[in-house]
Amino acid sequence: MTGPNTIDPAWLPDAALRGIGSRRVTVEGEGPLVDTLRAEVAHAQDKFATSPTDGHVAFRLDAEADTGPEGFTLTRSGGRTTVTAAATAGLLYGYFQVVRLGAAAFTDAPEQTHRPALSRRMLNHWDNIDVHPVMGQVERGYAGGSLFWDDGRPRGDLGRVRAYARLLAACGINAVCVNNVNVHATEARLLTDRIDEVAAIATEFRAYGISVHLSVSFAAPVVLGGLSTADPLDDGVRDWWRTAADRVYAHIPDFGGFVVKADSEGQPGPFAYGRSHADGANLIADALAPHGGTVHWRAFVYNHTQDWRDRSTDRARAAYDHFAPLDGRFRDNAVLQVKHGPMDFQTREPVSPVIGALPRTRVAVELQATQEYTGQQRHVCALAPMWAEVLGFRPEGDDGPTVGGLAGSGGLVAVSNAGADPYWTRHPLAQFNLYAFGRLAWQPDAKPQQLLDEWIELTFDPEETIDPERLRSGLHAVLRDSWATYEKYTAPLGVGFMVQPGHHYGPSVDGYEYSPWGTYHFADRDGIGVDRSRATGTGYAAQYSKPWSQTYETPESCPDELLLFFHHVPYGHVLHSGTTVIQHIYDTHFEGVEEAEAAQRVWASLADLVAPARHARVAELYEEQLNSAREWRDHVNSYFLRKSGIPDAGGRRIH
Ligand code: GCW
Repeated sequence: MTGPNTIDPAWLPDAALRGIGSRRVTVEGEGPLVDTLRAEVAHAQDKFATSPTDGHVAFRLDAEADTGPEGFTLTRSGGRTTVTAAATAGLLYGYFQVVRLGAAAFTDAPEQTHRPALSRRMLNHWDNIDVHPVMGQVERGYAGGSLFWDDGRPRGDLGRVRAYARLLAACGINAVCVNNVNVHATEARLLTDRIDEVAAIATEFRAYGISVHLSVSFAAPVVLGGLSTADPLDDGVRDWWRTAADRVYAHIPDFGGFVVKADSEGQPGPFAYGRSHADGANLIADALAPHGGTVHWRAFVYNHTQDWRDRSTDRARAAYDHFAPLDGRFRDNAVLQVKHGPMDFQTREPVSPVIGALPRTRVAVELQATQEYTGQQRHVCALAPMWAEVLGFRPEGDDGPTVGGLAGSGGLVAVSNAGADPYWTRHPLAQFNLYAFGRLAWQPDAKPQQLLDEWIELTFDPEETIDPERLRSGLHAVLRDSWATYEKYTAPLGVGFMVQPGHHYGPSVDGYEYSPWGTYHFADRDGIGVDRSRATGTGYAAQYSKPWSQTYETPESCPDELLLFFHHVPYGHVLHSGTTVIQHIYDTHFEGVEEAEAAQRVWASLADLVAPARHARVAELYEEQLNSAREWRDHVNSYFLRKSGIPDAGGRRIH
């Protein structure tokens, strides 16, 4: 894999600091975040000291300012730009807003106040300390090893972690959970005798206003403490967790809290003791409460050893069935962390009905920036349009709140796509997913197109590019609709999976069809899809409130893109688009590959505008993407031609 000689600056190249670096800047206030701000300003001025510009930028603290703990007010007039905030975090976010605005930060404009819509904007790393024999070091990581650990030990030089913290703060992220939710034996000890390693990482993140969190094993009292039980109602167990939390806070006074995956895919949990997930979450919440910490308790609980012959069990139902009855039973410092869809980060899923179903519980929504099912950072797949759709969904219809609004109670979380690769995300264009996640967590109704423009302007210095407009339109052409393109050449109409088992890369239409994982499409010679209606299917559609329970109930009212998620239909079923299901499968698979080929050509045409190493890396990955997309097209089309016997109306070559 080609790459640069140094670590890529992503959306903070020095060139982006020109505006602030060439002006007179004053910073008022004290504290660690103000120290960071002063160091940022000094760095920018150092770079641009030789090109002084008139104008003044001031950062001032004003305890009376109505900005909340992280917001700021920006005023621009008469050559003076002022960031005012009630707290120091706001000054730092204001600094990055000034950077983001570029030249516009220094021209007259009406006063604006920015406050994050969500107070927790979190990344989850699925990093292990050790290299796991099957999963590698970072579970579902496609960007090299961990940023935190190398070769079983903490990285000696945490400069890379500091640089990461800076990038995250610049897009608005304020919390990071550093280790995998599947907690293996070595990593379990981060809670106890290896807590110093977490403390060292926390020092780097703290400088940028980011709290550190830890994934812990529910069985910790047994595996680390030597107790005979991890029963959440056992007094000894409760004491053990309290002592464990006290020790963590003695090392990291501003520690954020724990993340727990329990009774899920083999992880231990409260079910073993006949207790509920509220009992489990509250046990951990109570240990954290004296210190102000929060437990993020994951709702990803389902039976992964089901019998594929059993048509009555529907994995999509599981999270709601387990958690909706527990509403109101969680502590105030317990957050239920729900994947955005009911299954598992597929290219297309409906929004999880759990998100709107627990009004008396704090809910965080979990997205997946790491592209497990969306091309593994070898395919271009810009996820902001998917996430914006999820965040704008209204579980109770037009008059109810959006998912973004509901997540205000617990936060927005993404599984990180970053690793030790010099481009951070392996595919340089996947940096946009990380950036867009942070910005959407700050402002869930932000427009994906606008975020793309921001990211382009920061990442690709307009003044160093000979033709910024051609570059901008080229990048829009390759990124803007890349999720739609990816969807076209992979699994159709919301049916999901069809990936190779285990690593989940590339097509295998029946890969999971006769497996215990609960992820089926039920294709036969007559039709395809999962009947999840209330009337004749698994009843999953009835987990939604109106109007969605009705919308999803029948094939006539169900949106095309989710048809096969909710219904089993004949291949000749006519979609709202006017085409049949089988013809849609053929058409989209040919189109998807053509679109990817066109994107590859656009990328090639940008060779004179993009740094050679970055251009080469992306070009190399496009070769892989195209090979893989053709595999997808040919597997899926051939499979359905053979199953259905219905020829392509376009008479194209299917194998
Ligand atoms: O998406 C699935 C992944 C697992 C992951 C799990 C989860 C960390 O295939 O690798 O485990 O979800 O979210 O817990």
